[in-house]
Amino acid sequence: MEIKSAKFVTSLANYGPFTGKGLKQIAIAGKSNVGKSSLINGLCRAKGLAKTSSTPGKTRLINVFLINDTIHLIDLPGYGYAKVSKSEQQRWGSMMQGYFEKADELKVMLLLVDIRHEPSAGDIEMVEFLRAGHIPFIVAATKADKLSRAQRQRSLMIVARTLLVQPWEITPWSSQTGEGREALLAELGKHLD
Ligand SMILES: Nc1nc2c(ncn2[C@@H]2O[C@H](COP(=O)(O)OP(=O)(O)OP(=O)(O)O)[C@@H](O)[C@H]2O)c(=O)[nH]1
Ligand SMILES: [Mg+2]
Repeated sequence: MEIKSAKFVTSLANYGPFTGKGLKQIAIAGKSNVGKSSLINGLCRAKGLAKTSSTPGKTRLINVFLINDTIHLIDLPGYGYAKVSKSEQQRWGSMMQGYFEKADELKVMLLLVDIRHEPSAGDIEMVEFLRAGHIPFIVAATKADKLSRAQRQRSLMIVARTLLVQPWEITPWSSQTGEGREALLAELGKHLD
């Protein structure tokens, strides 16, 4: 798959109808600050398309993007940010639930984990949820630029073991260097045919 065009469509607090809905969707999930919005910008080669921030909890709504006029890319709000209030956490839960209940068009979930850290309880829960719902998913390990080659191999083993996937199924990604772009686009393409 190649990305030729990308535009912002809408932000939703409650997932529901939006203009153009009905196209196949790719959704992106992961812990707060893992690099979801940066990955969208990197994949689309469009700086500033998705708002990024060094402060966790930047994306608090479901943001919808349109690529190649034929696919919707969904930037989901991050989970597991300790500093958010109970009510904010509940709001996150119902937003996600609302999304999964109604997203019949979801073809594949891109789950991001930080290559430097062991996957969190939230990541494990997400994988279990995706497996239970038979939702195909791809794991990418972000911030790969922050580790040496040797450290990276060790980290991928830990991520693989924790999420019960094979290490070679995890795509190392760097929004800084562009590493992983071709591999991820190829993987995503397989789920959209
Ligand atoms: N070195 C490095 N930094 C990254 C990478 N991806 C993201 N970052 C940085 O990590 C921080 C968070 O990135 P975002 O893309 O905003 O993360 P997010 O997952 O969308 O965060 P929320 O919207 O808060 O859930 C920013 O400071 C980014 O510059 C990467 O691959 N390498
Ligand atoms: Mg974000």
